[in-house]
Amino acid sequence: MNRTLLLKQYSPTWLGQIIECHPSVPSTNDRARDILDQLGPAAHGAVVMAEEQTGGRGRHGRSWHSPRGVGLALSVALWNEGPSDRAVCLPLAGSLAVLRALHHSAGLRGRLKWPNDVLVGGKKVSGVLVESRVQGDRPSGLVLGIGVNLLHREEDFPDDLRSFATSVRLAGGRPVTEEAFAASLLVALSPLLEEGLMNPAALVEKASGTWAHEPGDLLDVSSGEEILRGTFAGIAPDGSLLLKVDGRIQAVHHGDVTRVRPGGPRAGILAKEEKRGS
Ligand code: BT5
Repeated sequence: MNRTLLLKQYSPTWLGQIIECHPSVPSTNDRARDILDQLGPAAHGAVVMAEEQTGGRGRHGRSWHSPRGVGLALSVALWNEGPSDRAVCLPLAGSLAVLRALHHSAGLRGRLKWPNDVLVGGKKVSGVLVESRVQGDRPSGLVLGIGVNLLHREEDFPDDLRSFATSVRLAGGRPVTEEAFAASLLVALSPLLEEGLMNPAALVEKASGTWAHEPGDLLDVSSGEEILRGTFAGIAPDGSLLLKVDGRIQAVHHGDVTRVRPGGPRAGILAKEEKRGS
């Protein structure tokens, strides 16, 4: 990752007054948190990138696979003394920015999988992790971390990821350098973050039409040990998943969509396509 090349393609706004590019770090989120610790409010908008993460992480203690030179690991430090519900919009700002960057820099159309995955061709190309920093009992900063698979070939993924992970290269996107993708991502992210921190519902509105789920799809949503099964009924203005369970709409605030079976009009179309293919 070459900072000079990046700065030829991205003119920093409030986002990127500090940009660090590292060959290898345990996690760019940790480094962004260190910058918040060191600089306080002056850290707002600092960007940390790395060619490799040795301890990249996902949500709930899961890991994020970030081998050297094939993907982008990027974190943004945000100073935030306001209500912690501001964090709600951040994953969506991140994943929407990835969708835009995929389209702009690689010509790929992605879809969002609730709550924070970006899929291309039904496989995961990017994940977003938001962590908050608390000092005493006060929230005093947020870190938005984004991982994107760019140049991976099949063999660059460990066996257990191969069947559901993809990269820009594997999905047939235009070849894109880390710098060019990072520039597109930051260009998209800067206004989305500004808007989302003021008005999270505006981001939900912007995301409509980009979800991988369609009304009537049957979803399994796991949260800890529990699995909730229902049909997709949309995304609420606060970003929660609306699930119709036994005829009643429930808002799901945390969890993972673990299984999707198409329902509604799409199920009929898919069944016909399957029949034609067989
Ligand atoms: C995520 O968590 O998808 C959030 C990933 C965030 C990574 C970024 S990179 C920059 C910053 N620094 C960090 O340390 N993290 C952030 P989650 O929804 O919990 O998904 C994690 C799951 O995705 C894993 O358990 C694997 O199944 C899968 N996975 C891991 N690495 C992957 C990869 N490279 N591509 C696709 N799927 C992956």
